[in-house]
Amino acid sequence: MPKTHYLNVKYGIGHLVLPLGLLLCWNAHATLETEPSGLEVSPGPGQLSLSELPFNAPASDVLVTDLDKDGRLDLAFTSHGGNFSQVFFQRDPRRFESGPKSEAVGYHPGNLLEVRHEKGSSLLMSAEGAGRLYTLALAENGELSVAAEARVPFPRFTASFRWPEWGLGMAVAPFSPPSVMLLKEYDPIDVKAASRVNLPLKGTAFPLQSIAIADLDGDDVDEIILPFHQRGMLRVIRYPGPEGEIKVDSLWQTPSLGTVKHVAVADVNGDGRVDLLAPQESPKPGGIDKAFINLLLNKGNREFELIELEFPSKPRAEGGMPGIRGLDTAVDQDGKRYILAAGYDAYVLYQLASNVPLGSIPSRNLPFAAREAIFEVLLKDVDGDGWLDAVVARGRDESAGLVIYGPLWDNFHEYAEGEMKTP
Ligand SMILES: [Ca+2]
Ligand SMILES: [Ca+2]
Ligand SMILES: [Ca+2]
Ligand SMILES: [Ca+2]
Repeated sequence: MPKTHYLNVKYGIGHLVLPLGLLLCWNAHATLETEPSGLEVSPGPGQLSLSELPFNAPASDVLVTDLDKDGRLDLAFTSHGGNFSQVFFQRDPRRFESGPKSEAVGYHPGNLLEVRHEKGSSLLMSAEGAGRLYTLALAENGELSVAAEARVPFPRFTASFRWPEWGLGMAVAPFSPPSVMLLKEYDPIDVKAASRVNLPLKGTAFPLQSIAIADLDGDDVDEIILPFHQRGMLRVIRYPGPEGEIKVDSLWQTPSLGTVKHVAVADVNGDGRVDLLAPQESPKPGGIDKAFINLLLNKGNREFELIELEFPSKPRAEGGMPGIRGLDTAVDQDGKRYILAAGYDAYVLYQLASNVPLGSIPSRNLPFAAREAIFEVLLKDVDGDGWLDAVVARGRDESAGLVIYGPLWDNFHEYAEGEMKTP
């Protein structure tokens, strides 16, 4: 079984000003929380409620799922540059135990994806350097190992989709050249596909940074959405029918989106139609010193209305770096939808309520202690208390994994009042 016991760390702002006294507090916490009892210490006033996970390489990807099937969510981080994945098993709420590093994912691994199919569910790793789509299994010691492998050229990002007669459809974006490959009836156990379609991407010199899947027209058939990072364009692949030609069409054509590498999918205004959230990684070309979340409201008939949600960031002149590194959205147990976006120096949480116009929705900030490159944020109820928590993959060399516990809207307010920052 995995050896390293870990830990749920609470941070107090007081650590910074009263090192000796709080060092003792810190040790007391650490001792308590590494006990196998999983004893949970509630944060007192002036403390951040979070877990830092000792994933010791820049984390480019995180998957949240119950890997060992014990009923509690676990976290699997992957480092593209560090060439490994590692699972953190949640033994009790907020108490994690680190599994061994899995170097079987090879050189420059991409994203780890969980897919459901007729034989069950599988973990798929885009093993870019190995030129394989690996089906991973969890070994007895908590390590992710390769159970089966399919030859696919330089896979970097994958997503699964549903098309009639396609079984498990897989969209695979390679590191190079700019293209996307669709696998029909992919079987992750026997690692075979009924057919493969390779689609070169025109109009971009850059490979895809992500693939989003959404049923935009509500016909139970997925659309495959491709953000063209530098060009402020979204492309789409629609199901062409049983005999039709599969092609890449334009979905949103103007450069007004700015640099967008990632799209989140949700019915943001609650009208039953799926909308798109495209965060600007940096301000649009020639634009002001500000980044926006592009909310593309789905009006039906393949039309969208663009609403720009301002992302509060410090201007460059004041030492800031405008831009959004990661974004996720979900509905919390208070019935309200939240959007969590990470910039270079703060997390920003937006609260959407039905009586507030989309152009003026309230937001709350939680700053970082130091400027940082975030690779991914996810909203999930990790500890199972019903409230969404924020899971973060950070680009640092040590403790790159982070969970900030909810209720996030209230906690962000308290943290702001206490002028607290995340480590
Ligand atoms: Ca588990
Ligand atoms: Ca559709
Ligand atoms: Ca909608
Ligand atoms: Ca929670």
